[in-house]
Amino acid sequence: MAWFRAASGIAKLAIRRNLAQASSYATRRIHPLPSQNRYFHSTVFRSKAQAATAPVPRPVPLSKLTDSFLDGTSSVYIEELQRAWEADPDSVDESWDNFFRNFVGQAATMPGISGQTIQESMRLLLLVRAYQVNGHMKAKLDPLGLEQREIPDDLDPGLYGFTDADLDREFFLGVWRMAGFLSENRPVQTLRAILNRLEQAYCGSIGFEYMHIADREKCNWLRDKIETVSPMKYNQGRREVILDRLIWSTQFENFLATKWTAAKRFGLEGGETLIPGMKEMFDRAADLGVETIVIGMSHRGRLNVLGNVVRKPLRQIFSEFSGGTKPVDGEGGLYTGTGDVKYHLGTSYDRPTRGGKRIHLSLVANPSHLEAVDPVVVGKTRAKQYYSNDTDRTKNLGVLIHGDGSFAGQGVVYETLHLSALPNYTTGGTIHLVVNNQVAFTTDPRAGRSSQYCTDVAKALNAPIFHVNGDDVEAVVHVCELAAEWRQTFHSDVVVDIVCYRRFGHNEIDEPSFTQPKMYQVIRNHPRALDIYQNQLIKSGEISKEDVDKLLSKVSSILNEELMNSKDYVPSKRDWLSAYWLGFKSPEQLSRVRNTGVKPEILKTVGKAITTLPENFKAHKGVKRIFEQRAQMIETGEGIDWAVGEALAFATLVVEGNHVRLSGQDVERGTFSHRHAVIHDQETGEQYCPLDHIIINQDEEMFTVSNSSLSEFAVLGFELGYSMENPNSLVLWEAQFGDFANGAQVIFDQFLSSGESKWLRQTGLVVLLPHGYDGQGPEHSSARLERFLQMSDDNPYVIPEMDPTLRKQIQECNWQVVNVTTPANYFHVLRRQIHREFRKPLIVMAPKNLLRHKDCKSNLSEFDDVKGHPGFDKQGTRFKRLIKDQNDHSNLEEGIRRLVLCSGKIYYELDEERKKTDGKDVAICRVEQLCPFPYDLIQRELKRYPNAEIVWCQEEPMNMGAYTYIAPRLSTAMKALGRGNMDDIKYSGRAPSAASATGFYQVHQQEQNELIQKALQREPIKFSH
Ligand SMILES: Cc1ncc(C[n+]2csc(CCOP(=O)(O)OP(=O)(O)O)c2C)c(N)n1
Ligand SMILES: [Mg+2]
Repeated sequence: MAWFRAASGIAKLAIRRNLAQASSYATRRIHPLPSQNRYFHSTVFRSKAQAATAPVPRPVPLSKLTDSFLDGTSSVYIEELQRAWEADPDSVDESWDNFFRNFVGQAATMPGISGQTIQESMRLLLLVRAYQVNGHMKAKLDPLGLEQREIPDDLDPGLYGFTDADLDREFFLGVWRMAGFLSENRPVQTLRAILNRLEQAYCGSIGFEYMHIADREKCNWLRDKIETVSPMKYNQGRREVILDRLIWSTQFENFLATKWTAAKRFGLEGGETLIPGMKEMFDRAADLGVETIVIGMSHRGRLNVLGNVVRKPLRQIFSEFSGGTKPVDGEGGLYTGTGDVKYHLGTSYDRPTRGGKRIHLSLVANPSHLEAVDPVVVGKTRAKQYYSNDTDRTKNLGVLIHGDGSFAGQGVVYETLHLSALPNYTTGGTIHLVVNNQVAFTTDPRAGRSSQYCTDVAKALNAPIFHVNGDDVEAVVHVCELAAEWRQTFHSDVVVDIVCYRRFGHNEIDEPSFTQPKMYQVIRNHPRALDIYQNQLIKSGEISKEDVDKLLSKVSSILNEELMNSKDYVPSKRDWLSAYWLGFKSPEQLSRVRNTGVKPEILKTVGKAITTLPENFKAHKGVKRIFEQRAQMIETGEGIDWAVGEALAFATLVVEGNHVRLSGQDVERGTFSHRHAVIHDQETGEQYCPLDHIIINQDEEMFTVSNSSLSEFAVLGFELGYSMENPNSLVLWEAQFGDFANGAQVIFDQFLSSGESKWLRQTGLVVLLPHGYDGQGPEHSSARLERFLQMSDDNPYVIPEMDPTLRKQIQECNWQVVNVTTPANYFHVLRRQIHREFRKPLIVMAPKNLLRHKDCKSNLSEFDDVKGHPGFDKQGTRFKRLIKDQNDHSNLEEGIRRLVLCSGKIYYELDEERKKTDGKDVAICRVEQLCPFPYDLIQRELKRYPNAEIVWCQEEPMNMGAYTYIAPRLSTAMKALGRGNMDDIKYSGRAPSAASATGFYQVHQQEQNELIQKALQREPIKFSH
C-alpha cells in the first residue's frame, strides 16, 4: 500500500497529464454537469452498467480509521476498489478515481515523504478552510493598532493536532475541483511553508471575506487570486505611479489646509490611499471595458475625489473655496438657483486612463443626508445602460463611496443593495468603497453598530468583502483592482472596506480629543501613509530620496499655479446640461405651451394594440372581460376609464419615440387591480404586456412596467436617478398607498423638491400617490397632500405673469402637484411632462375609487386634437388646470349663489348631492392643478360668478389637504378682483385632526355627509372655518 503515501508533485503532475489525455476523463473534468456546478445539494448519477462493475462501498466505522488507515476493513475495501479502478478507471466513483490518480505509482521511499495520514489530510483541509473563513479575523487591518480582536481558535494548528515537530514535514493538499491552496496542481509543501503562505494570504494587510458566498465557481475564482503561489508584488513602474497618486492625494489636502485654514472641507487625511485605490480601480475597469462610471459619495474626501479622480479643474475648486460658486453667463441665462456648499456639488469629466483609454466620470450631486444618493446613482447607471444599449452591463458602472458609520447605520444601504439583482433594476453590480475611519462624527463603532464589520450588511447579497489596512497603499490598490475584476466577471456587487483613521476632527474646526482622546494620542504620532510608502520604497532602493522630493515639489508647484489661475477663473459653460439635455430651457427661459392631444387615427391604432390579447393567450376570465370592455371603449370612443386613459398616454408617448418606465410595488397589475399592464396566462404562467407591442419591433425595454422590491426610499431614489439621465422619457414611481411615500421622505425633501434649485439638474419624474377618503381608516386615506403643497415654492401673495405667451409659472416653481379627476385630464398631464421644453417633477394625488367610478369616464374625443372637440382651443388640446362647472354656464352667471372650489374625488360626491338637491344655483369647479396655483383660471371663475359665496371644500382634516395652501392664494386672487379676503373663504371639510382619518366607518360616513351638506347648504355659511 505504498502508493497511498504522498509523493513529490512532479511525479503526480506527470500522471495527471497522462490521464488528462484520456478523452473521456478530460471531458468530464472540463464540463462539469450544470447541476453540480450550480447547486449545493446535487447528486451525480452513474450509469447502471458502470454501477454494476464497481464494488459496492461498505460503511467504514470511524473507529476503524486508525493512523495507518489502511488496515482492517478499509484496506480490503480500498484494495478491491483499486483493482476495479485499474481495470477500468470509470468503474469507481469519481472521487475514488481522483484519489487513485493522485497517489498511484508513487515510490514509497522518495525523498521528502512525510507519511501523511488521511486524518492529517482531513485536519489540514480544515485548517486551510479555517483560514479561508476566518483568516480576516487575524488580518492586520487597523493602521492604528488599537483594534482588539480575539483570534478564533480554529486558526491554531494545535487545534488540529499539529505540533512543532510537524512543521518541516511535507504535505499534499490537493482536492478535486478546488482552486488556490487546495488545488491539485500545487506542489507538496512543508507545514511551515503552508502556514506561512496562509498567513500572508489571509492575515496580512487584507482580510478577505468571501466564504459566505454559496457559489463554488466564484469562491474558486477568488481563491485563485488570493491563494497565489507567491505573494502579489507590483513592479517598479507601477510603484512609481502609485507613489505619484498618493502624493497628489496627500498634498491636495495639505494645500487646502494651509491656504484655507478655517474652511470646512471634510478632509481625507488618514484615508489618503483611497485616491490611488480609486484610480487603479477605474483604470482596471476601463481595461475591462467600462466606459462610464457614475459615482456617489458623501462629504469625506469629496473634494479630493473631485480634483484628483474626476479631474474637476483644480482652479475651479480653488475658486469655489475663495469665493463660492459663481453665476455663469451663457446660453442658459444667469439662472443659478440657490446653489449648494462645495462638498455637495456634482460634476462630470472625461478622464484618460493608465491604459490609454478615456473614461467618462460623473459624480452625482448629493445632499447632506448620508447614503441617500446611493439609489440615485444606481438608477442613473441603469438609465445609462439603457440609452447606450449596454445589454451586458459592462460599459456603465456605478461606484459608491460610503462612510463606516453611515454604511452600517442607514437603512437605504440595505434597500439599495437589494435592488442589485432584480431584473429591472440591476446594473450588473455596484462597487462599494468604504472609507472606514473607525469613527462617525464623535461615535465609536461599538456604539454605532452591532455587527463586527461595518460592511456586514453586504453579506446578505453574497458580495465579497475586502477589508484592507488603509496604511498599505499597495494592498489598497490591489483590492481595488480585484473589485473591478470581480464586477466585470460576475456582474454583481463587491465591497472594499478601507480601514483607516481620521487624522483631524469630523471637520477641520472640530476637536476630536473631546471624545476620542486615546485614539488621537496614537494618531498624533502616527506617520502618514505617504511617509510609510516613500520610506519603504527608498529603503528598498527602488526610488531615491531625490526623486521623491522632485515629485513632491512638482505637485506643489502645480497646486500653486492652479491657485494663481483660480483668481480670475470664470466658468465657461453652464454646468447643468448633460448631453441629452441640450436645448432644454432653464427656469428663466421662456418655453412654449404645447398641444398634448393626439391624432384620432393614432389613438385608435394604439388603442387597439393595448386592448388586444394574443389569440392563444389564456388570460384569467376576469381579465379577459376587462380587456373586452377596454376594446369596446376604444371602438365606441366612449366611457374611457382611468386605466385606459393612462395606457393611452404611455402608448402615444412610446409611439412618439419616448421611453416610458413605471415602477413601484405591485404596479404591473395595480394595487387596486385596475391596471393589468402585465397579464398572466392561466395555463402556462407566461406573461404578456400589451404596451410592449405598440410599434413594430419595439425594443423590449422601451416600455417598462415593473413590480419593485418592497422599498420606497431606494426605489423612488432609483427612479429619480433614472429620470435625470435623458429628458425624452416618462419615468413614474407609484406608491402602494400615498401615505407610504413618507418612507422616501429624504428623496422628496432633498432631491425632488429642491434638486433643481440646488444643483441645476432637472427631472420630469412623476410620482403617483393614491389618495382619497373612502372610510378605510387613517393609513390608507391620505397621501399627505399638504406636505407636497407646503414644500411648493410659489409665492402665496404674488400673482405671477399669467399670459399664456409669457407664462413661466411652472418653470419657476419647484414642482407641480395635481389632483386630477378625469381619465382624459390624466392623459394630458402625463403627456404634458414630455411635450414641453423643460422638465419638472409631477406629484399626482392618484385616485382609488375613481378607477371604477361610473362618472369618472372620458370620451376619446377629449384625447385628440380635433378642432371643435372638447378642450380644443387655439393651442390645441391641453391639460386642464381647472375644470369649470359642468353645467352650461355662460361667462356671467349672476344668479349663482355659491361657488364651491374643490379638488379630487370629492367633486363627484358634491355633484351627486347637488343633483339630488337640485342645487342649480351652486357652481362646482375642480382645481385639477393645485401647484402652481392657476390664478388666471380661478379669477376667470370668480368673475363668472360675481355674487357667489366662495367655499373651499375638501375631505381632509383642516390641518391637512390643500386648505392651508389654497387659502392665501385664493385670497390673493380674490383681493386682486376686489372680492374680499381670507375671511371670505368658507371652509367645508373635516375638523383638524392628529390622525389623517377616522378608523370607524360610520364616523367617516357621517363626517363626509356633513362636509358635503355644508358645502351645498341653502343658507350662507356663517363662519369662514
Ligand atoms: C442621515 C444623516 N444623519 C446624520 C448626519 C450628520 N452627520 C454628518 S457626518 C456624520 C458622521 C458620518 O460618519 P461616517 O459615515 O463614518 O463618515 P465619516 O465622516 O467618518 O467619513 C453624521 C452623523 C447626516 N449627514 N446624515
Ligand atoms: Mg467614519
